[in-house]
Amino acid sequence: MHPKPTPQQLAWQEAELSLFLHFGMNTFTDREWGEGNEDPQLFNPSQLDAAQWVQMAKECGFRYLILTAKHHDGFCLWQTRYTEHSVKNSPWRMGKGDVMREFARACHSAGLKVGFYLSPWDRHERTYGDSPAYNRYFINQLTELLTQYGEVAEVWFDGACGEGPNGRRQEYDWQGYYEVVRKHQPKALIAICGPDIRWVGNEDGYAAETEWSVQDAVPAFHGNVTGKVWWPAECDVSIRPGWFYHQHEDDKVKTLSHLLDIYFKSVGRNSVLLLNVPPDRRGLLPDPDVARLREWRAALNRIFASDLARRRTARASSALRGHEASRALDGSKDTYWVPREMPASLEVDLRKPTTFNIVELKEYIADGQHVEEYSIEALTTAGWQEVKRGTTIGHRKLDRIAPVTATRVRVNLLKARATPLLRAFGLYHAPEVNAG
Ligand code: FUL
Repeated sequence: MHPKPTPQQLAWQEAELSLFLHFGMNTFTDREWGEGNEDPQLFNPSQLDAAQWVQMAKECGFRYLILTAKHHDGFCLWQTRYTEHSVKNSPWRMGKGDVMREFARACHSAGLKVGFYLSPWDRHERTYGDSPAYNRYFINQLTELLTQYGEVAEVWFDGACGEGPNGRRQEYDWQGYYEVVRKHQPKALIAICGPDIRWVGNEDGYAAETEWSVQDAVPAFHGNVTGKVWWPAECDVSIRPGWFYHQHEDDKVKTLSHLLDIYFKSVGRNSVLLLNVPPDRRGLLPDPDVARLREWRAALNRIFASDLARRRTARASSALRGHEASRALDGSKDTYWVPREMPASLEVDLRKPTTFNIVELKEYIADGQHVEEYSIEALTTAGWQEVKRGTTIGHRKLDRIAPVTATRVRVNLLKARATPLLRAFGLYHAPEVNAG
Protein backbone atom coordinates (compact mmCIF):
# COMPACT_ATOMS: atom_id res chain seq x y z
CA MET A 1 0.00 0.00 0.00
CA HIS A 2 1.37 3.35 -1.02
CA PRO A 3 0.00 6.27 0.99
CA LYS A 4 -1.61 9.08 -0.98
CA PRO A 5 -2.64 12.60 -0.03
CA THR A 6 -6.21 13.48 0.90
CA PRO A 7 -7.84 16.01 -1.46
CA GLN A 8 -7.12 18.70 1.15
CA GLN A 9 -3.45 17.76 1.47
CA LEU A 10 -3.16 17.74 -2.31
CA ALA A 11 -4.77 21.18 -2.71
CA TRP A 12 -2.53 22.60 0.02
CA GLN A 13 0.61 21.16 -1.57
CA GLU A 14 -0.32 22.43 -5.01
CA ALA A 15 -0.86 25.91 -3.61
CA GLU A 16 2.81 25.83 -2.55
CA LEU A 17 2.78 29.13 -0.63
CA SER A 18 1.17 30.03 2.68
CA LEU A 19 1.42 33.31 4.53
CA PHE A 20 1.98 33.36 8.29
CA LEU A 21 0.82 36.42 10.24
CA HIS A 22 2.28 36.78 13.72
CA PHE A 23 0.32 39.58 15.31
CA GLY A 24 -0.89 40.21 18.84
CA MET A 25 0.19 41.58 22.19
CA ASN A 26 3.87 41.11 21.34
CA THR A 27 3.49 43.56 18.46
CA PHE A 28 2.79 46.27 21.05
CA THR A 29 5.29 45.24 23.71
CA ASP A 30 8.15 44.63 21.27
CA ARG A 31 8.63 41.06 22.43
CA GLU A 32 8.75 37.59 20.92
CA TRP A 33 7.25 35.76 23.89
CA GLY A 34 4.97 37.69 26.21
CA GLU A 35 4.62 36.68 29.83
CA GLY A 36 0.86 36.66 30.02
CA ASN A 37 0.48 39.59 32.38
CA GLU A 38 0.38 42.30 29.70
CA ASP A 39 -2.36 44.89 29.97
CA PRO A 40 -4.98 44.38 27.21
CA GLN A 41 -5.08 48.19 26.97
CA LEU A 42 -1.76 48.00 25.14
CA PHE A 43 -3.36 46.34 22.12
CA ASN A 44 -4.38 49.18 19.85
CA PRO A 45 -3.56 48.97 16.14
CA SER A 46 -4.18 52.35 14.55
CA GLN A 47 -5.18 51.29 11.01
CA LEU A 48 -5.79 47.57 11.06
CA ASP A 49 -6.88 46.42 7.64
CA ALA A 50 -7.03 42.69 7.01
CA ALA A 51 -7.90 43.43 3.39
CA GLN A 52 -4.36 44.79 2.97
CA TRP A 53 -2.86 41.49 4.23
CA VAL A 54 -5.08 39.52 1.92
CA GLN A 55 -4.46 41.82 -1.04
CA MET A 56 -0.70 41.33 -0.68
CA ALA A 57 -1.08 37.60 -0.21
CA LYS A 58 -3.10 37.35 -3.38
CA GLU A 59 -0.80 39.57 -5.39
CA CYS A 60 2.23 37.51 -4.34
CA GLY A 61 0.71 34.08 -4.90
CA PHE A 62 -0.12 32.91 -1.37
CA ARG A 63 -3.31 30.88 -1.14
CA TYR A 64 -3.44 29.97 2.56
CA LEU A 65 -3.11 32.47 5.41
CA ILE A 66 -2.51 31.62 9.04
CA LEU A 67 -3.12 34.14 11.82
CA THR A 68 -1.89 33.81 15.41
CA ALA A 69 -5.29 33.89 17.09
CA LYS A 70 -3.49 33.34 20.40
CA HIS A 71 0.24 33.19 21.06
CA HIS A 72 2.00 31.93 24.20
CA ASP A 73 1.03 35.07 26.17
CA GLY A 74 -2.61 33.98 26.02
CA PHE A 75 -4.02 37.23 24.61
CA CYS A 76 -6.90 36.40 22.24
CA LEU A 77 -7.46 38.27 19.01
CA TRP A 78 -11.11 37.28 18.89
CA GLN A 79 -14.17 37.86 21.09
CA THR A 80 -13.91 34.78 23.25
CA ARG A 81 -16.32 33.92 26.03
CA TYR A 82 -13.72 32.04 28.02
CA THR A 83 -11.26 34.71 29.15
CA GLU A 84 -11.12 38.44 29.72
CA HIS A 85 -7.63 38.50 28.25
CA SER A 86 -8.66 39.51 24.78
CA VAL A 87 -9.44 42.29 22.31
CA LYS A 88 -12.63 42.84 24.28
CA ASN A 89 -10.68 44.69 26.96
CA SER A 90 -8.56 46.67 24.57
CA PRO A 91 -9.26 50.18 23.29
CA TRP A 92 -9.17 48.91 19.69
CA ARG A 93 -12.60 49.41 18.02
CA MET A 94 -13.79 50.30 21.55
CA GLY A 95 -13.49 46.71 22.66
CA LYS A 96 -15.86 45.53 19.94
CA GLY A 97 -13.25 44.47 17.42
CA ASP A 98 -12.47 40.92 16.37
CA VAL A 99 -9.28 40.44 14.37
CA MET A 100 -10.14 36.85 13.52
CA ARG A 101 -13.47 37.97 12.07
CA GLU A 102 -11.95 40.69 9.91
CA PHE A 103 -9.20 38.34 8.81
CA ALA A 104 -11.53 35.46 7.95
CA ARG A 105 -13.94 37.70 6.07
CA ALA A 106 -11.17 39.29 4.03
CA CYS A 107 -9.72 35.87 3.13
CA HIS A 108 -13.05 34.37 2.22
CA SER A 109 -14.11 37.28 0.07
CA ALA A 110 -10.82 37.06 -1.84
CA GLY A 111 -11.20 33.29 -2.26
CA LEU A 112 -8.19 32.53 -0.05
CA LYS A 113 -7.96 29.89 2.65
CA VAL A 114 -8.21 30.68 6.34
CA GLY A 115 -5.92 29.14 8.92
CA PHE A 116 -5.18 29.92 12.53
CA TYR A 117 -2.44 29.29 15.05
CA LEU A 118 -3.72 28.64 18.54
CA SER A 119 -0.93 28.20 21.05
CA PRO A 120 -1.57 25.40 23.51
CA TRP A 121 1.07 26.91 25.78
CA ASP A 122 -0.71 29.74 27.58
CA ARG A 123 1.13 31.90 30.09
CA HIS A 124 -1.95 33.86 31.11
CA GLU A 125 -4.68 31.31 31.68
CA ARG A 126 -4.70 30.24 35.32
CA THR A 127 -5.96 26.72 34.65
CA TYR A 128 -2.85 26.04 32.58
CA GLY A 129 -1.00 23.17 34.27
CA ASP A 130 -4.23 21.77 35.71
CA SER A 131 -4.47 19.44 32.77
CA PRO A 132 -8.17 18.51 32.45
CA ALA A 133 -9.36 22.04 33.24
CA TYR A 134 -7.00 23.67 30.79
CA ASN A 135 -7.79 21.11 28.09
CA ARG A 136 -11.46 22.04 28.47
CA TYR A 137 -10.54 25.72 28.16
CA PHE A 138 -8.46 25.05 25.07
CA ILE A 139 -11.17 22.95 23.46
CA ASN A 140 -13.72 25.68 24.16
CA GLN A 141 -11.50 28.21 22.44
CA LEU A 142 -10.89 25.89 19.53
CA THR A 143 -14.61 25.35 19.19
CA GLU A 144 -15.23 29.09 18.97
CA LEU A 145 -12.63 29.49 16.26
CA LEU A 146 -13.91 26.48 14.36
CA THR A 147 -17.57 27.41 14.45
CA GLN A 148 -17.84 31.19 14.20
CA TYR A 149 -15.63 32.17 11.28
CA GLY A 150 -16.73 30.10 8.31
CA GLU A 151 -14.57 27.56 6.61
CA VAL A 152 -11.17 26.90 8.17
CA ALA A 153 -8.53 25.18 6.02
CA GLU A 154 -5.61 24.79 8.43
CA VAL A 155 -5.16 24.62 12.20
CA TRP A 156 -1.57 25.12 13.30
CA PHE A 157 -0.57 23.60 16.63
CA ASP A 158 2.74 24.63 18.04
CA GLY A 159 4.36 22.10 20.34
CA ALA A 160 5.74 24.52 22.97
CA CYS A 161 4.76 23.35 26.44
CA GLY A 162 6.14 25.61 29.13
CA GLU A 163 5.71 25.23 32.86
CA GLY A 164 2.44 26.23 34.46
CA PRO A 165 2.09 28.07 37.80
CA ASN A 166 4.11 26.42 40.61
CA GLY A 167 5.94 24.26 38.14
CA ARG A 168 2.86 22.31 37.13
CA ARG A 169 3.09 20.42 33.91
CA GLN A 170 0.29 20.58 31.39
CA GLU A 171 -0.53 17.39 29.50
CA TYR A 172 -2.09 18.38 26.20
CA ASP A 173 -5.05 16.28 25.08
CA TRP A 174 -4.02 16.08 21.43
CA GLN A 175 -6.58 13.43 20.51
CA GLY A 176 -9.32 15.56 22.06
CA TYR A 177 -8.13 18.61 20.12
CA TYR A 178 -8.10 16.65 16.85
CA GLU A 179 -11.59 15.37 17.49
CA VAL A 180 -13.07 18.86 17.79
CA VAL A 181 -11.29 19.97 14.64
CA ARG A 182 -12.58 16.94 12.73
CA LYS A 183 -16.06 17.38 14.13
CA HIS A 184 -16.51 21.04 13.22
CA GLN A 185 -14.22 21.38 10.21
CA PRO A 186 -13.68 17.92 8.74
CA LYS A 187 -11.74 19.39 5.84
CA ALA A 188 -9.28 21.42 7.91
CA LEU A 189 -5.67 20.29 7.89
CA ILE A 190 -4.05 19.88 11.30
CA ALA A 191 -0.46 21.03 11.06
CA ILE A 192 2.79 20.55 12.97
CA CYS A 193 1.59 18.83 16.15
CA GLY A 194 -0.97 17.10 13.99
CA PRO A 195 -1.49 14.31 11.52
CA ASP A 196 -1.91 16.19 8.24
CA ILE A 197 1.15 18.42 7.85
CA ARG A 198 4.63 17.84 9.26
CA TRP A 199 7.08 20.44 10.58
CA VAL A 200 10.20 20.35 8.45
CA GLY A 201 12.40 20.50 11.55
CA ASN A 202 13.92 23.99 11.41
CA GLU A 203 12.79 27.61 11.19
CA ASP A 204 15.09 28.56 8.30
CA GLY A 205 12.67 27.70 5.50
CA TYR A 206 14.84 24.84 4.28
CA ALA A 207 13.65 21.34 3.51
CA ALA A 208 16.10 18.47 3.06
CA GLU A 209 17.46 17.43 -0.33
CA THR A 210 15.68 14.14 0.18
CA GLU A 211 12.17 15.01 1.35
CA TRP A 212 9.57 12.26 1.53
CA SER A 213 5.91 13.05 2.04
CA VAL A 214 5.56 9.40 2.95
CA GLN A 215 6.60 8.94 6.56
CA ASP A 216 6.51 6.27 9.22
CA ALA A 217 3.39 6.79 11.30
CA VAL A 218 3.83 8.66 14.55
CA PRO A 219 1.30 7.12 16.95
CA ALA A 220 0.51 10.31 18.89
CA PHE A 221 -0.51 12.08 15.72
CA HIS A 222 -1.98 9.21 13.76
CA GLY A 223 -3.89 7.21 16.36
CA ASN A 224 -2.54 3.71 16.37
CA VAL A 225 -1.68 3.47 12.74
CA THR A 226 1.40 1.47 12.03
CA GLY A 227 3.13 1.58 8.72
CA LYS A 228 3.47 4.47 6.39
CA VAL A 229 1.33 7.58 6.16
CA TRP A 230 1.14 10.67 3.95
CA TRP A 231 2.64 13.43 6.09
CA PRO A 232 4.08 16.22 3.92
CA ALA A 233 6.48 18.90 5.13
CA GLU A 234 5.86 22.59 5.70
CA CYS A 235 8.77 25.05 6.01
CA ASP A 236 7.99 27.96 8.33
CA VAL A 237 10.31 30.92 8.33
CA SER A 238 10.00 34.63 9.02
CA ILE A 239 10.84 37.36 6.51
CA ARG A 240 12.56 39.07 9.47
CA PRO A 241 14.73 37.77 12.32
CA GLY A 242 11.72 37.70 14.70
CA TRP A 243 8.24 36.29 14.24
CA PHE A 244 6.58 39.46 15.52
CA TYR A 245 7.05 42.99 14.24
CA HIS A 246 9.86 45.04 15.77
CA GLN A 247 10.71 48.42 14.40
CA HIS A 248 14.43 47.83 14.98
CA GLU A 249 14.25 44.99 12.46
CA ASP A 250 12.94 47.18 9.64
CA ASP A 251 16.36 47.06 8.05
CA LYS A 252 16.74 43.31 8.63
CA VAL A 253 14.11 42.10 6.19
CA LYS A 254 15.60 39.13 4.33
CA THR A 255 17.23 39.99 1.02
CA LEU A 256 15.76 39.01 -2.31
CA SER A 257 18.48 36.42 -2.90
CA HIS A 258 17.90 34.91 0.55
CA LEU A 259 14.16 34.67 -0.12
CA LEU A 260 14.79 33.09 -3.52
CA ASP A 261 17.12 30.58 -1.89
CA ILE A 262 14.35 29.77 0.59
CA TYR A 263 11.89 29.25 -2.27
CA PHE A 264 14.18 26.81 -4.05
CA LYS A 265 14.88 24.92 -0.82
CA SER A 266 11.26 24.68 0.28
CA VAL A 267 8.83 24.72 -2.66
CA GLY A 268 11.67 23.29 -4.77
CA ARG A 269 12.16 20.43 -2.33
CA ASN A 270 8.69 18.98 -2.15
CA SER A 271 7.49 21.24 0.67
CA VAL A 272 5.11 24.10 1.25
CA LEU A 273 6.64 27.43 2.22
CA LEU A 274 4.90 29.15 5.13
CA LEU A 275 6.42 32.62 5.06
CA ASN A 276 5.79 34.86 8.03
CA VAL A 277 5.19 38.56 7.38
CA PRO A 278 4.16 40.21 10.66
CA PRO A 279 1.71 43.13 10.67
CA ASP A 280 3.07 46.18 12.47
CA ARG A 281 1.53 48.43 15.12
CA ARG A 282 -0.69 50.02 12.52
CA GLY A 283 -2.10 46.56 11.85
CA LEU A 284 -0.71 46.62 8.31
CA LEU A 285 2.05 44.63 6.65
CA PRO A 286 5.17 46.78 7.05
CA ASP A 287 6.33 48.81 4.05
CA PRO A 288 9.83 47.28 3.71
CA ASP A 289 8.34 43.78 3.80
CA VAL A 290 5.71 44.66 1.21
CA ALA A 291 8.37 46.05 -1.10
CA ARG A 292 10.49 42.91 -0.70
CA LEU A 293 7.55 40.59 -1.28
CA ARG A 294 6.77 42.38 -4.53
CA GLU A 295 10.40 42.12 -5.68
CA TRP A 296 10.37 38.43 -4.84
CA ARG A 297 7.14 37.78 -6.75
CA ALA A 298 8.44 39.68 -9.76
CA ALA A 299 11.69 37.69 -9.68
CA LEU A 300 9.82 34.37 -9.48
CA ASN A 301 7.62 35.41 -12.40
CA ARG A 302 10.72 36.24 -14.45
CA ILE A 303 12.53 33.03 -13.51
CA PHE A 304 9.64 30.77 -14.43
CA ALA A 305 8.29 32.80 -17.36
CA SER A 306 9.44 30.42 -20.05
CA ASP A 307 9.82 26.66 -19.86
CA LEU A 308 12.35 25.79 -22.56
CA ALA A 309 11.21 22.17 -22.73
CA ARG A 310 7.50 22.93 -23.05
CA ARG A 311 5.92 20.96 -25.92
CA ARG A 312 9.26 19.99 -27.40
CA THR A 313 9.45 16.58 -29.03
CA ALA A 314 10.24 13.91 -26.50
CA ARG A 315 10.99 10.21 -26.55
CA ALA A 316 10.73 7.81 -23.66
CA SER A 317 12.42 4.48 -23.03
CA SER A 318 8.90 3.09 -22.64
CA ALA A 319 5.45 4.44 -21.93
CA LEU A 320 2.03 3.23 -20.95
CA ARG A 321 -0.62 3.92 -23.56
CA GLY A 322 -2.12 7.37 -22.99
CA HIS A 323 0.83 8.34 -20.79
CA GLU A 324 3.46 9.05 -23.43
CA ALA A 325 6.54 11.23 -22.92
CA SER A 326 4.73 14.30 -24.28
CA ARG A 327 2.45 14.21 -21.24
CA ALA A 328 5.29 15.45 -19.05
CA LEU A 329 5.88 18.45 -21.30
CA ASP A 330 2.37 19.72 -21.94
CA GLY A 331 2.15 22.01 -18.90
CA SER A 332 -1.00 20.26 -17.71
CA LYS A 333 -1.25 19.22 -14.09
CA ASP A 334 -3.53 16.32 -14.90
CA THR A 335 -1.34 14.46 -17.36
CA TYR A 336 1.88 12.51 -16.80
CA TRP A 337 4.32 10.12 -18.40
CA VAL A 338 4.32 6.56 -17.06
CA PRO A 339 7.15 4.23 -18.06
CA ARG A 340 6.47 0.52 -18.40
CA GLU A 341 9.87 -0.52 -17.16
CA MET A 342 12.45 0.76 -14.71
CA PRO A 343 14.97 2.29 -14.94
CA ALA A 344 13.39 4.65 -17.43
CA SER A 345 14.37 7.74 -19.34
CA LEU A 346 12.76 10.58 -21.20
CA GLU A 347 14.71 12.59 -23.75
CA VAL A 348 13.73 16.04 -24.98
CA ASP A 349 14.86 17.44 -28.30
CA LEU A 350 15.50 21.17 -27.81
CA ARG A 351 16.11 21.56 -31.58
CA LYS A 352 18.87 24.13 -31.14
CA PRO A 353 21.59 24.81 -28.55
CA THR A 354 19.67 26.03 -25.51
CA THR A 355 21.07 27.34 -22.25
CA PHE A 356 19.39 26.53 -18.95
CA ASN A 357 20.33 26.54 -15.27
CA ILE A 358 17.18 25.28 -13.56
CA VAL A 359 15.64 21.84 -13.92
CA GLU A 360 12.12 21.23 -12.70
CA LEU A 361 10.62 17.80 -12.04
CA LYS A 362 7.19 16.94 -10.71
CA GLU A 363 5.55 13.69 -9.78
CA TYR A 364 1.82 13.18 -10.04
CA ILE A 365 1.48 12.94 -6.27
CA ALA A 366 -2.26 12.25 -6.26
CA ASP A 367 -0.97 8.72 -6.81
CA GLY A 368 1.74 9.00 -4.14
CA GLN A 369 5.45 9.77 -4.10
CA HIS A 370 7.65 7.15 -5.69
CA VAL A 371 10.95 8.33 -7.17
CA GLU A 372 14.04 7.55 -5.09
CA GLU A 373 16.82 8.42 -7.48
CA TYR A 374 17.18 10.27 -10.78
CA SER A 375 19.78 11.94 -12.95
CA ILE A 376 19.73 14.66 -15.59
CA GLU A 377 21.97 14.46 -18.64
CA ALA A 378 22.57 17.07 -21.32
CA LEU A 379 23.96 16.71 -24.84
CA THR A 380 26.55 19.49 -25.17
CA THR A 381 29.33 20.05 -27.70
CA ALA A 382 31.40 17.79 -25.43
CA GLY A 383 28.88 14.95 -25.70
CA TRP A 384 26.45 13.67 -23.07
CA GLN A 385 27.15 14.99 -19.60
CA GLU A 386 25.48 14.33 -16.28
CA VAL A 387 24.49 17.71 -14.86
CA LYS A 388 22.57 16.55 -11.80
CA ARG A 389 21.99 13.48 -9.72
CA GLY A 390 19.18 13.62 -7.22
CA THR A 391 17.00 11.53 -4.94
CA THR A 392 13.35 12.39 -4.23
CA ILE A 393 11.09 14.47 -6.48
CA GLY A 394 7.58 14.58 -4.99
CA HIS A 395 5.26 17.46 -5.84
CA ARG A 396 8.04 19.64 -7.22
CA LYS A 397 11.81 19.47 -7.36
CA LEU A 398 13.85 22.43 -8.52
CA ASP A 399 17.55 21.93 -9.17
CA ARG A 400 19.77 24.92 -9.68
CA ILE A 401 22.83 24.01 -11.73
CA ALA A 402 25.70 25.82 -13.44
CA PRO A 403 24.41 27.07 -16.83
CA VAL A 404 24.65 24.42 -19.51
CA THR A 405 24.03 24.71 -23.25
CA ALA A 406 22.57 21.61 -24.84
CA THR A 407 20.54 20.40 -27.79
CA ARG A 408 19.02 17.45 -25.98
CA VAL A 409 18.25 16.79 -22.33
CA ARG A 410 17.39 13.56 -20.60
CA VAL A 411 15.91 12.65 -17.26
CA ASN A 412 16.72 9.16 -16.05
CA LEU A 413 14.49 7.68 -13.36
CA LEU A 414 16.91 5.27 -11.76
CA LYS A 415 15.06 3.94 -8.77
CA ALA A 416 11.48 4.14 -7.51
CA ARG A 417 9.36 2.58 -4.77
CA ALA A 418 6.53 2.05 -7.27
CA THR A 419 5.88 2.95 -10.89
CA PRO A 420 6.72 6.64 -11.22
CA LEU A 421 4.24 9.10 -12.74
CA LEU A 422 6.15 12.10 -14.06
CA ARG A 423 3.94 15.12 -14.37
CA ALA A 424 6.53 17.68 -15.46
CA PHE A 425 10.04 18.02 -16.78
CA GLY A 426 10.88 21.69 -17.25
CA LEU A 427 13.97 23.74 -18.02
CA TYR A 428 14.51 27.42 -17.27
CA HIS A 429 17.23 29.95 -17.73
CA ALA A 430 17.55 32.60 -15.04
CA PRO A 431 20.92 34.37 -14.95
CA GLU A 432 20.05 35.85 -11.53
CA VAL A 433 19.89 32.42 -9.94
CA ASN A 434 23.12 30.77 -8.86
CA ALA A 435 23.74 27.04 -8.66
CA GLY A 436 22.33 25.90 -5.30
C1 FUL B 1 7.46 28.71 17.85
C2 FUL B 1 6.99 29.82 18.78
O1 FUL B 1 7.60 29.70 20.05
C3 FUL B 1 7.41 31.09 18.08
O2 FUL B 1 7.14 32.22 18.85
C4 FUL B 1 6.67 31.13 16.75
O3 FUL B 1 5.29 31.25 16.96
C5 FUL B 1 6.97 29.88 15.93
C6 FUL B 1 6.23 29.80 14.64
O4 FUL B 1 6.68 28.73 16.68
O5 FUL B 1 7.48 27.49 18.44
